[in-house]
Amino acid sequence: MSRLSFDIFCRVVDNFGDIGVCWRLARQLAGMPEQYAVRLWVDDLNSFARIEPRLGGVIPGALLDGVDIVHWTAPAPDLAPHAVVIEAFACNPPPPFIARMRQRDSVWINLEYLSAERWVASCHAMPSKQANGLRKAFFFPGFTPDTGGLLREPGLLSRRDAWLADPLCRTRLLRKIGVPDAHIASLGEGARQVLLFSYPDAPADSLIDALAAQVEPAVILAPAGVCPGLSRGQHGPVYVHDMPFVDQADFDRLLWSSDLNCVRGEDSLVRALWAGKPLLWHIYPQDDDAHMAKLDAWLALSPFPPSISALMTAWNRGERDQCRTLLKQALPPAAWAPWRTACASWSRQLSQQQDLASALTRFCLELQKS
Ligand code: TRH
Repeated sequence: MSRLSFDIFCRVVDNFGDIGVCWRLARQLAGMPEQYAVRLWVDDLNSFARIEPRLGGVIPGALLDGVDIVHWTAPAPDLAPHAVVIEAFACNPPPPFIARMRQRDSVWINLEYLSAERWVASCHAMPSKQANGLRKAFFFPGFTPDTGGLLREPGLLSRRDAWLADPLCRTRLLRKIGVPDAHIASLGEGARQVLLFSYPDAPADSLIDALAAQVEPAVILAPAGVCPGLSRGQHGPVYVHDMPFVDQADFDRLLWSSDLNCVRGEDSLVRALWAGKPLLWHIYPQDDDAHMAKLDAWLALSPFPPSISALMTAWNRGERDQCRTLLKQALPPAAWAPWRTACASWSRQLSQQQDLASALTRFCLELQKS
């Protein structure tokens, strides 16, 4: 049996989710006890550098966290394929590379987007017959054990809990992203911390109104360029802080330490689930409202009470008044406590499932034998 080694192809369509998922997967595979060789092909290094500042300092040919990063240019560098080639989100590896995969007899995985829809389980692991004889299969992430699972590094939840147990860790991180001392102090005294990573049309003003109506003040952390229509600074008792982009490790820590996480797309949703805190998901918009069916499928799996599902739907539909009303109901202690409990227990429950990278390596070993 050939030892596993991986090429991961990533084309940045827009935003940060494509590279966000691929970078996490690449690092996890490279960090496994087997020390698999991993090469990550990325077409847009500028987007990558926004979430991985160390990239700028990498000497060509050197590894970053054990991963060999290749700039996927056209024409593509002339490299010999690894045993497993993962194309993320049907990004089409270069044809000459595919021809070399045939010579090497690599197995070929199409890693798909995350969805909670029911059809995913029946398509997960499905072979895709190739005229050139290569063994190719679909691999679908998902929320249930009959899918490929979710990306989760070993010991993630314990590391989260250990980090949260030391309040100084949070203070240092807030300082690092430039939160003024007075607001750090107010967070220490019980102000609500909200991470706002949504698409531009999120009804963020209704969030501000609802937070302003609560007993405690709030600090919203808004990454640079996110929700550009929302002015930074003080809105009554709510302070909106314009934070710089941070690397994925610090992004996770901000999710862990926030009281409410407004996330979007794919990767930040999964990371917010691992944070186990109340979250508002802004799903990636698609033509013909296809994303709303995906949102409904996810809500059907969730343990959220109907009022939170209604809030999530209103948030995604941009229904400002409805959002304001539902948020005002969701934020006070009587509704907040069950929402928090539901999120914490869903996080624990999901973490019982096999993680995506482990499921993928097992699947590849089976495919190699076939
Ligand atoms: O950026 P996104 O909107 O990406 C989207 C989705 O993945 C969508 O499904 C896909 O079709 C589209 O891209 C092309 O949201 P997402 O998926 O949450 O990815 C954001 C990544 O950016 C995630 O890995 C976290 C990371 N990030 C940081 O590392 N640091 C930061 O400061 C911020 C704000 C984000």
